[in-house]
Order: sequence, then structure tokens, then C-alpha cells
Amino acid sequence: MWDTLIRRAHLLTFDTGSPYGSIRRGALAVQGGRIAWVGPDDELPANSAREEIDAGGALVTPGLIDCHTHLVHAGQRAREFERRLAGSTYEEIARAGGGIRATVAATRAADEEALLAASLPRLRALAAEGVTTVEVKSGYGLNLETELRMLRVARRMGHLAGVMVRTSFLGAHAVPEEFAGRADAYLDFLIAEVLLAAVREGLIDAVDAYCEPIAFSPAQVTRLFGAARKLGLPVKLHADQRSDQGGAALVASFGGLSADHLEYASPEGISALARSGTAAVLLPGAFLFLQETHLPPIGGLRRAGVPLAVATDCNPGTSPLCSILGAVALACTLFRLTPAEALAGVTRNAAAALGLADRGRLEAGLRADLALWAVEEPAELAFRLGPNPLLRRFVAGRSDHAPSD
Ligand code: DI6
Ligand code: FE
Repeated sequence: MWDTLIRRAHLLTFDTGSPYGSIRRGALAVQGGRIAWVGPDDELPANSAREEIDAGGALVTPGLIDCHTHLVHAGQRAREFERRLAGSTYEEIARAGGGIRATVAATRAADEEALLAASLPRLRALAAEGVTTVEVKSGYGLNLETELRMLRVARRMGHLAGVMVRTSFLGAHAVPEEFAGRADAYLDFLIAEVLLAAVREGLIDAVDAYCEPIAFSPAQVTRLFGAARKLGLPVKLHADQRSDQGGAALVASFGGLSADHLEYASPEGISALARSGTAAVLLPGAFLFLQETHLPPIGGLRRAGVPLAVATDCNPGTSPLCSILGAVALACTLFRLTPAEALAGVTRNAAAALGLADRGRLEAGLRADLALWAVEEPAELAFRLGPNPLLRRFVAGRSDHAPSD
């Protein structure tokens, strides 16, 4: 006896056989929070289910995964956007004390409840678009107390919104004011105190860093990653976004989970990613709002067989994008991904970027994280900005309804 059986569904399994792994008239059974059976309706084994859902031809995908976000933060930086539109660069604003440091000031000033209240609506917005797993980074605290507060809020809001949250430690996001001009001393403090305290509290799933001339050098990132690997933590990197820093090869040399951004990644970087099995995370929201014109080397990544993930990078500076379907649409229009690639980027390959082998595809044995959609064609999910076609979500087999219901 199954818990739930969904029939007459258009399943997108994202197995590797065909672009979407589409099964036009499909059925999917759920038992104990896992997918128990998936296949064509007319091959369904004789078995009954406590609840049967006639999908009426609706599209069913794995629950969507946003594998790169900065959802937890306080304040906003819309005036920096105005300044950029008037001609200032992101780097100029950051060097003048704005940018990440402005959000650090606002986040340090917010207590845990205020930070939760500011951040939860962003997670709920993603959940309303079928997201069931989200990665959330720290990195707007840059001191012991606030980094831990961000990570606690990230975990708490996951429970409140019915989303599985994976946390990444991004203490190496910027050098805070109190360490101005002493980046190495800050890194010592970060490794010896903040990272260890967060690990002791069980708050970290991976370690990330911002490798840019305005942030941390490859040598400094190497030091941080060495400490992370000693603690048994996987690493990932904001790599080669504004210039080629050799970030892709660096994170690959640590067997990293993902290299994110990659606008300026070199051919050597791409080969290194392919060899280490590191995923590329493409972030078209940051590309759009920074009015970047240098495209990430999509063709090279594709030819090398690097898994391509897509994420929102939702943050208050460079990517005020809190829509996973928006990220999918932008990945197609700006980066020329096919809709099948972009959707695999927020399912199968996003799971790979988080090192999660139990989700991101529709396959027996995997978690029953599902999204049901009122669309006729898969590409419709990549071809609209605004209307939300989600019918309902299942998280580990349990159904909730879109907030609009
Ligand atoms: N992700 C980041 O962490 C930085 N850029 C990006 O794309 C900076 C975010 C910020 O300006 O707050
Ligand atoms: Fe980011």
C-alpha cells in the first residue's frame, strides 16, 4: 500500500537519457517520504494507495533547488543601484565602504527575530515557486556573533517555510571594518574562532569564499579551504566573476562541490572543473543587475561535460532576484541555455552542486520532493516572468499548497 499515487501526469524525471527525461502519461507513487515507483501510467504495478491524485496532464518536476543564495540579511541597497546606473562601478562603491559592508552594518544591528522577519518572506517566495531545497550563506556578519546568528536564522526559517536549508559559511565575504588593511589577521580570526564555533554548533554544511581583488586573494582562499578540509567540510567558491583569478582551478584542486559565477573562467579552469567533477553554478541575476557583458564560457563548460547548475544568488547588492523561475528564464535569455538545460540546472545539477545524491530527479528511492505545474509544455517554465504556475509542492512526500490557494 502506497501513501500517495499521482496518475495522468507529464513527468520530467531529469534522468540522463533525454533532455527532460519526459514521460508524457506518467505515474508516480510515494511511500514513506520517498519515491516508490515512477514510470508510464500503463505499466503501473497493481497496488493501492491511501490517496490518489489525478494530475489531469499537469507537469510534475522534482522540487526545485536554489543552490546559491544570500537570503539571510537585513537592510537594502537600492541607492547603490541608482549610483551604479549613474556610472559608479560596484568596486568603487565597495571600496568607499558601501557594498557588502553596508549590509554587514544592517545585519549586525538586527537581532535574531528581526533578521528572521526580514529573511523569511524571501524563502517563502521561493517555496511558492516550487522550491524544496535552498542553500543559504552567512557572510553579512563577519564577526562571531552575527555569523552564527545568520546561520541559526537560516536553519530556523527552513523549518518555518517547509524547505530543506543547506548552510554555507561565507565568513570570507569581505574584510570587516575593524580589520581594515589586515585581511590575513581577519582570516586567522575567522578560522580559529568563527569557523570552529559554527562547526561545534553543527551549523555548517560547506565553506564558501569570495575570491576577488576587493575581497580575498587565491592564496588566502587556499588557506581557508585547507582549514575547511581538515574539518571535513566540502568547499565551493565565488570564482572568476569580475576577473580571472584562477578561482575555478583553485576550487577544483580541493575537489570542491561547485564553482559559482565563472564569467571570466579560463579554459584551464574549465578543464580542472571537469576533472574534479565540480559543478558550475551560473548566476544570471548578478550578470543582469551588474550589467555585465562578458558571458561565462557556457560552450566550453558544456563541451567539457561540467554539470551546469542555475541559481538566484538572491542578495541585496548584485542580485536582487528572488525567483527561481526568473533565474531559469534569465539563464535561457542571457546565457543561451536551452530550457531543458536551465531546468536541469535547478533540479539534477543543483543537487550535484550541493552534494545531495537523494534528490533533483524523479527516480525510485529518492526523496519525494515534487512540484506540480499548470503548464502544457516544459519550456513554459522558462518562458514567463511573473505569473506563478505552481499548483502544489510535495516535501518528502507531504503536500502543501501554494500560498495563493
Ligand atoms: N555574490 C556575492 O556574494 C557578491 N556578489 C555575488 O554575486 C556580493 C553580494 C553583495 O554585494 O552583497
Ligand atoms: Fe553570491
